[in-house]
Amino acid sequence: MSGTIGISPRLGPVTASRQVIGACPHDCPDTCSLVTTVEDGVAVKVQGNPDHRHTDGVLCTKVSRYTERTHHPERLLHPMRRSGPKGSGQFERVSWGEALQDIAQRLEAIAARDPQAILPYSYAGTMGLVQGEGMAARFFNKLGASLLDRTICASAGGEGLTQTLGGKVGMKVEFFAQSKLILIWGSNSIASNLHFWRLAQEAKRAGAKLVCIDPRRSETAEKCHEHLQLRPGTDAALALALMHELIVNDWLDHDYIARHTLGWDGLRERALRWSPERAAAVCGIAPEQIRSLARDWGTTQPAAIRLNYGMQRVRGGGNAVRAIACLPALTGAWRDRAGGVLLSSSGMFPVDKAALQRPDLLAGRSPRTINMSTIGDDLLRPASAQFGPKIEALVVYNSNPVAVAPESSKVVAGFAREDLFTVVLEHFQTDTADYADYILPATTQLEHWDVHASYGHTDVLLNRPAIAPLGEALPNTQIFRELAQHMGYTEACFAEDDESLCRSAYGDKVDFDLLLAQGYATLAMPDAPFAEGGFPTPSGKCEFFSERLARQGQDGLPDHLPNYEVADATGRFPLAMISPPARNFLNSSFVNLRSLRDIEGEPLLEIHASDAAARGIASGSVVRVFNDRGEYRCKAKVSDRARPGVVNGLGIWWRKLGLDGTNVNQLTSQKLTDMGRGPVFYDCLVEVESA
Ligand SMILES: Nc1nc2c(c(=O)[nH]1)N[C@H]1C(S)=C(S)[C@@H](COP(=O)(O)OP(=O)(O)OC[C@H]3O[C@@H](n4cnc5c(=O)[nH]c(N)nc54)[C@H](O)[C@@H]3O)O[C@H]1N2
Ligand SMILES: Nc1nc2c(c(=O)[nH]1)N[C@H]1C(S)=C(S)[C@@H](COP(=O)(O)OP(=O)(O)OC[C@H]3O[C@@H](n4cnc5c(=O)[nH]c(N)nc54)[C@H](O)[C@@H]3O)O[C@H]1N2
Ligand code: SF4
Ligand SMILES: [Mo]
Repeated sequence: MSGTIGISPRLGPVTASRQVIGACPHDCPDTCSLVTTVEDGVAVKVQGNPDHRHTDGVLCTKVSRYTERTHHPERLLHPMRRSGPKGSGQFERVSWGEALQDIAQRLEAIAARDPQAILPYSYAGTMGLVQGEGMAARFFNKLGASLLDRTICASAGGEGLTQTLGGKVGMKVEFFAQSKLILIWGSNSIASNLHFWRLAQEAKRAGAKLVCIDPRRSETAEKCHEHLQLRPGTDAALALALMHELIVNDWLDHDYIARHTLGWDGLRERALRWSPERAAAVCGIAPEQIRSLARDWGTTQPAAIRLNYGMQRVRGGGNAVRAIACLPALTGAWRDRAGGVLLSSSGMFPVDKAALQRPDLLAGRSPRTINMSTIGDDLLRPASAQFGPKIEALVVYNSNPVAVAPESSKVVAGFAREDLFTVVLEHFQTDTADYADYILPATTQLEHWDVHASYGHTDVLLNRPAIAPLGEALPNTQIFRELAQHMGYTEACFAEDDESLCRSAYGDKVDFDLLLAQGYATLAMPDAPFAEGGFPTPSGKCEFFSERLARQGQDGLPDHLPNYEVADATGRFPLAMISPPARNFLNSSFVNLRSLRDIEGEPLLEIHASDAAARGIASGSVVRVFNDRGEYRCKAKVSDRARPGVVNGLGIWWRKLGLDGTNVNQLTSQKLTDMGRGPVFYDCLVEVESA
């Protein structure tokens, strides 16, 4: 075999093999362009596309091992039916025909009573628009199943940003390279946003100052010029005190404020109540650090904030994002293309969701919505007038809820229900797949078509299949197409093929021929989107005050909302626990890859020397981490990556690979954020003792 498909000339000549351009499907802001080398039908190498400027020929360690994941000996290659007790992980091989027929019959029987008793559960195992909610959404819309509120990651911050700026919009990432001051706020970029970190390094070499705001001394924090190691959930207090200093020192762009913002008088009054001393006491840092950061922000141009979702997984996460998103308008930072804030760029993509997902198939029905972040409670809820029918069937794809959803003991109890019918579409036998009645083998990104948006840059990417599906694996789309057929759905949209779905995702908004030719296409966008205001809010201004929030009975101005669980020395659970992602995993994906797991070692709890000494805990010893929701055993790592009073349990390990068959989510709660109904993974108190 020889040839090239969308070949990158800069990778050099290739013989007896071919190279296929694709897109990284993972839940990562970088959305890299991939070049897969295929020899004799086997993917032998995955590299970063050197022609795609955001990828720049570089991949993270995880995805450069992608062939290991795709050709893994434990890949699910055949449909499997449960053959042991629920959760035992025992399965027997069945044919596709048998599996699909039985699943369709079971779903039909439930739907005949009430289709809302069926719940799809999915997230971003693949970020692809087609293998994500393409054919799947059509299927569940036609069925009339419960809708899923997809809140588990970004909904608090997304809502905060939308209230303030009008959408998931912001700076173009490439211009961070030209900033003179960069605040990396709630993000471990080296681990989770590598290609942004490369731009920050470029800026640093050109003289920029980098400041990291994070309770953990992360890999990123230790490489920045300054690190504000605040307590979890105190970011809004810090932002308000920064405003206080901008006001009292008159480091304000009065013209920008007057012309392009709404609600300045109210915000000014509120910020003046947040002296650096008051905020410092809340944040657990020195007032001088706040004064110094305010001076930097008020007197450096261009100045930019790379905000990320790590800081919104607490009760006040939405408000914190609102407060931070006000900062660039106060100093007119938006005037420069290298100034402003970027949390997510996903709102800039003109995705035609209706064409992909076909909400018209609901035909006037409006099913109830279930929040994925409270799946534990909801699986255990009986039928009621308020809740509707008990959940009788779950169809899980692109997600591993048993490992990633909060308060695992409830989630596990829910999945273990004998009367729950569960179908899991997966690559591997995850913690969730262990509880399935049927496991259906899905293709990986190297085996199917897809098209992508990004939440970290503004290019559309196309993914071509590089190899044929392994074993009997099928793309998610094909599994739902065949299920639709078994259910007797005759609409033409259930016959649409994947390449055509890729085309429908953007319609005529993106040049599909260009995507076919080079694998990516850049959205046309102004370099400095808000230099002259023009925010996509109802007022067209940066809304310090949100009329919409006020109408919902909420505070129209951003404020600091203390965590639900605030440590005080007298409490039974004096330590705050955060559980941010590990560098070599992607949420719970890749945990089963030996070579990556070897780099991460084992589940660890980072604890500061003072907290460890007070409990007689030594590095490497097994500890019991517990609160009223449960307990979890792992090894302690005494480390100055943890600040006193805060422990870090890097996630997200597969439960079955942990010391006692649990992971950090055994301890997290199902409480929800102030906005967006999101989870509060990092608003969690625990105690730790030697086990
Ligand atoms: N390698 C790798 N990359 C990933 C992921 C992964 O699992 N592994 N996950 C992907 C996903 S799903 C997402 S949503 C993004 C997440 O992207 P980010 O939100 O950028 O995630 P992290 O880089 O882990 O950043 C979280 C950081 O926030 C800090 N933090 C925790 N609580 C607070 C707080 O209250 N205030 C502040 N200021 N900081 C806080 C943590 O210590 C951690 O260093 O990353 C994506 N990229
Ligand atoms: N304690 C704690 N918990 C957290 C977080 C945290 O920071 N701390 N982070 C939260 C965040 S930000 C997120 S986004 C969620 C992530 O939660 P999830 O979106 O569930 O992410 P993963 O754990 O990576 O699981 C994705 C699964 O999808 C599968 N998959 C991938 N591609 C395909 C495909 O094409 N077809 C099918 N059928 N399956 C596929 C993968 O094999 C994998 O098992 O976790 C949340 N949970
Ligand atoms: S996980 Fe992120 S950095 Fe790694 S290849 Fe995918 S998009 Fe790029
Ligand atoms: Mo996420």
